[in-house]
Amino acid sequence: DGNELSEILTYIDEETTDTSETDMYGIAKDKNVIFVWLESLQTFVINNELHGEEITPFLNDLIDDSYYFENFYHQTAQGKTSDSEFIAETSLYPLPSGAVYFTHSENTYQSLPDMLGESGYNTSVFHANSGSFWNRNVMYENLGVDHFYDVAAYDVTDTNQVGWGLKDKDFFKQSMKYLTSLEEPYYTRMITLTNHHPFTLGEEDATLAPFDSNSKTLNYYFQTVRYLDESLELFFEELKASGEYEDSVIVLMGDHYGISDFHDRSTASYLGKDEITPFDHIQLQRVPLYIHIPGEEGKVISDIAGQVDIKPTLLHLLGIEGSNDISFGTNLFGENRKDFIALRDGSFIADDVIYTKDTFYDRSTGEIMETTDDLLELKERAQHELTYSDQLIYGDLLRFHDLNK
Ligand code: GP9
Ligand code: MN
Repeated sequence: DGNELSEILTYIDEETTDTSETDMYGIAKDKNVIFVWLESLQTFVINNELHGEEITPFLNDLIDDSYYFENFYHQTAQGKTSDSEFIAETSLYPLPSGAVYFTHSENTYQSLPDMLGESGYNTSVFHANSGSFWNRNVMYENLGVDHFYDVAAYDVTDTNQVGWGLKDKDFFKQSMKYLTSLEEPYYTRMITLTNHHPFTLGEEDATLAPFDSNSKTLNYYFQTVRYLDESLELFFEELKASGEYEDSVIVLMGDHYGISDFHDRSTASYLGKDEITPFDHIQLQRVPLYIHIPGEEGKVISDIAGQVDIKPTLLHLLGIEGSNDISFGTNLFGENRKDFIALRDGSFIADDVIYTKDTFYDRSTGEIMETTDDLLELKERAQHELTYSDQLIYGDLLRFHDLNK
């Protein structure tokens, strides 16, 4: 009801709204946004090696001229990729169970595509899977996506597919003709697919020998990660050759983990650890986030960050004032950032502490900390925020809110 909504709006106003001015405001005004979804890519492979070789040479180099967030966490649950899409574009949390893309696809949302559409952007998604997977075709329409280039837009043959479908290199190549014909400015998301469990790749595409452990999944993960890295390099070349590059900001984001805790023993052996502790498990939920603005040097940012922060951050960079903005995240370049990143299961990351499985850990050492009232209060706040988000979604409360005021 109305009271519930006004309590939530007050919370958002007081706790998750950062109106501080920065010199990043509007830095990408009127530029195109090309937002690439990095399937199952985790941060632990970035700047790391296998058999003495870099796993992701292109992404490692890209850090040098991007804003790269090394402590950025995915916040997804059962909705996997679709949850990551939902979080990034609405700055709400996904649901504790099920996929909001299926269960609440008819709700009123205040989404990034909607808001950008109102600012004159043409919005689209590219993904070479069936349009109904994750109920995307229905949800995209609701979120204000003007056009969805699904599998029907692609030429998929016996030789250009592997695993889940069209190989990423072919996906990017074939997307170029559509991308270059989009009306500017455009906001588009490109969702990759090859680096998806069970991480299969043809021999002709494998340029890194597999890892050697009891987990076939982890062993071959490195190969498809390398393939994803190569396909991104190729995509950047295509963007430069076509002239799209210069007028665009390119955002790259990992959607969720690729290696589940089922493979912990092998993951520990790769990382040179005895075991994966609950603390390590949380740290393994980091996924890469790059904001690449051609002509800007960028920098490595170590502050904690999460997928809910994407929407307010992009609005800030594009110089779009969200006066009535409903976001649980905060602008990643702001001065008054919210001080915790909540994961869907109630675990959270704060500057000094990581909470998971009823235990507080020192964020820098991983040592167990004594529970204090301050820590318990932080835990309550994180839990509260998740509950508020759930209330908004279950009650479809944004339909009572003037989203454009
Ligand atoms: C499916 C692709 C993978 O279209 O986005 O989905 P996931 O299994 O990672 O949620
Ligand atoms: Mn995924």
